[in-house]
Amino acid sequence: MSDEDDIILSELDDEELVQQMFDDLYDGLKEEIEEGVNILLERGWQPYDVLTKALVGGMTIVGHDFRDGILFVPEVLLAANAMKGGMAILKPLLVETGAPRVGKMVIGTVKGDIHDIGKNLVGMMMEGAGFEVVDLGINNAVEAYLEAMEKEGPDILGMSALLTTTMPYMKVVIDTMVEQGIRDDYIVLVGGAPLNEEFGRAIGADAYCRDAAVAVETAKEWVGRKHNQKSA
Ligand code: B1M
Repeated sequence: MSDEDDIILSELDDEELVQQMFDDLYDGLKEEIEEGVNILLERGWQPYDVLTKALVGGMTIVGHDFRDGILFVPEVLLAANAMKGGMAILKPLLVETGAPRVGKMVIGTVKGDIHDIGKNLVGMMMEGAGFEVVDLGINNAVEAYLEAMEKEGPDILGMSALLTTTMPYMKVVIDTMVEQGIRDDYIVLVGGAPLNEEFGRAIGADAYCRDAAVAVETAKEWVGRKHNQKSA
């Protein structure tokens, strides 16, 4: 029996529980993460706080140790799987706001990149804010984005990249949109840990979004602007 088995999550106070969830996420313990999420919700925590303080907080630690060569891909995959377990519980709560439909977004991670947690989080938060979200998944070539835009007619194209080697692909997509004369038909928002505002500007995106909350705010602002322009 490991030490983990001796810990009764519901007996920990909030701070201890969040610390324990950091450890459990680190160890890829999906069931424990799900239990922790449920306990925090039962204690009245807002779903968004559970997400950012317990899950994203824990994943940040994983990220540091991955960078420093302490954790390796298999362990990080387990951590990601545990995080997704927690996110699955939070998703309906974040989405069920009853907000009126405010716009539509197509979102996907760019070609060569399989990171999807951040993108999924953005999609969840956008749905929660009343956007219809079409998720193209990971590893999207320019053709996949173009096809989805034509088929779905979204207000927004969202692209995610987590690698310094894949983020330049966003420019390939935007340049192709320019070549095809459709760039200005869409609001283009980009995000992902290695990006910044300067990069967003340099590749011709409308805005860089630091996190999911900023993505929602930025999307609302730009869609509002677009509708005002149309009605002017
Ligand atoms: Co990867 N990985 N990984 N990885 N991984 C990073 C990104 C890395 C920074 C780790 C590190 O070294 N510290 C590093 C990149 C270094 C670099 O490019 N300079 C890295 C590497 C190197 C790799 C591999 C190459 C490792 C290898 O194979 N040797 C490999 C690449 C595979 C590939 O894509 N081709 C790889 C693989 C993996 C796993 C499969 C093991 C797993 C992914 C599982 C999955 O996603 N299903 C994984 C993970 C989990 C990570 C870290 C640890 C965590 C990423 C994450 O989920 N963060 C990551 C370290 C880190 O980022 N600190 C790392 C939590 C998430 C909520 O945040 O994704 O930033 P984030 O999303 C935020 C914002 O960025 C923003 O909002 C989100 C929510 O607030 N945002 C958007 C994101 N997308 C947006 C789109 C928008 C708007 C906002 O559109 C409008």
